[in-house]
Amino acid sequence: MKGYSIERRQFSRTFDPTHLRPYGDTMNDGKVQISFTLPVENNDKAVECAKQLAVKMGLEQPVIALSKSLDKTFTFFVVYGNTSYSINYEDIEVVSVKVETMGMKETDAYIKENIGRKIVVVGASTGSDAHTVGIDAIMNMKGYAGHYGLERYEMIEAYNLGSQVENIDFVRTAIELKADVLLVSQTVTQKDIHIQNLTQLVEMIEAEGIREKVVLICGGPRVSHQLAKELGYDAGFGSGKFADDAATFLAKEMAGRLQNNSEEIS
Ligand code: B12
Repeated sequence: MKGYSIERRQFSRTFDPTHLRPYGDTMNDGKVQISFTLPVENNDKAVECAKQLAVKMGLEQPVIALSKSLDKTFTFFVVYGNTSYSINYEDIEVVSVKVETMGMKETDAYIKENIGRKIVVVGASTGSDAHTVGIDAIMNMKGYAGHYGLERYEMIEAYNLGSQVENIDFVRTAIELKADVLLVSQTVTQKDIHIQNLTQLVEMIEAEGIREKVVLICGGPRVSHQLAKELGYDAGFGSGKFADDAATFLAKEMAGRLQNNSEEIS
């Protein structure tokens, strides 16, 4: 019995990228915490139900850390347990933005040197989406989480149109303002509304004949660079990305296009 536990402990300390599991107390223990709500009254039966559901989700030895009544017929659960699944980390491939993020001053200097004028950026949370915090985080002068927004950049002329901006109005305003860059934020993803909305915008921009003239960027908690590329955008930024990331990308993308154009002319 003693030998078994020593062997197990040694095994559990080994980092194995081909069978990557969450880390809790020891390597590979698979500890995770999940939360969900069940539409039932908070009682012993509900707790047992949550436990069985956790087992069906692949959790071993689930512990109901919290069961809290939201009202008479809804209960919120926090469940702790070991996931039985692992991932081969070596097989994972991601499409990501391949530019090293610069700070605000560096980006301003880069734009001065490589573009020689202010970049006009128009942003909005489009369609029926009422969430403004994401686009504000990227654009507002005061910024978000210690990252100043684009309005604060000396070399960026930023227009934040707010939320629930219809695609048609967004495109019209972008044309009026002679936008170089369009920023679209999408938060609500129910029934893939964000996909439909983002697709419609690309189609409108193409129909107006301005797709090649603008750098098109989307973002939101469920937007990845990969998804953005699949939908016809130049880049996509999700959670954990800030104005610096977007500003660096748009500056470098514009500079790259300018260079390509001048090479084609000469
Ligand atoms: C605040 C909030 C609201 C507020 C919004 C206020 C406002 N002025 O924005 C109010 C109360 C209005 C609201 C309403 C609704 N909400 Co709401 N809301 C939230 C909440 C709590 C926080 C969202 C937020 O502000 N995050 C902070 C920002 C900074 O993060 P972010 O958006 O991810 O942005 C970052 C990145 O994604 C990225 N980014 C985002 N956009 C862009 C754009 C570009 C160009 C770039 C480069 C980067 C970028 O940069 C940001 C900084 O890192 C979330 C739950 C949660 N905890 O996330 C639900 C949530 C988003 N809401 C949700 C829902 C369902 C709704 C409603 C439909 C509810 C209802 N039934 O009425 C309505 C929406 C109505 C509508 N027509 O849109 C769901 C969405 C589910 C889904 N995936 O579809 C969530 C996830 C809650 C939930 N768990 O169910 N909501």
